Amino acid sequence: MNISAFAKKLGLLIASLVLVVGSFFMSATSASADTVTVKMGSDGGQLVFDPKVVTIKVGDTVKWLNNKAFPHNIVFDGHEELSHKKLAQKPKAELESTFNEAGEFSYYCSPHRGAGMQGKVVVQ
Ligand SMILES: [Cu+2]
Repeated sequence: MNISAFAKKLGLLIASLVLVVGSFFMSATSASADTVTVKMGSDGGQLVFDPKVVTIKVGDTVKWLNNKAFPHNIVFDGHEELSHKKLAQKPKAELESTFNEAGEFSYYCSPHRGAGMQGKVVVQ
């Protein structure tokens, strides 16, 4: 085998290695993204998000489950992309937002804001 054929083979080997390693990391990243569930309305029927504060990682998803005392909605002031302003009317309806940046994101339920129905998502 001359040098250039060897270099070509080596190049191919490296290219496929990069592909394999790259796809491994991509699948590892998506596999580690979690979904955390927050109940809208406690089991006891209180106008709260349960749990009120959740801590997640960048890329994780929060799923809000219509539990009790609905309708509810999710409003993040200044973050339309995270909000679900349309009222969830049906029992067990689910709303989801994925958080792709770190920070603290406070939200509330607009019909129950006065009753203190608010929560926070801490993204680390
Ligand atoms: Cu509400």
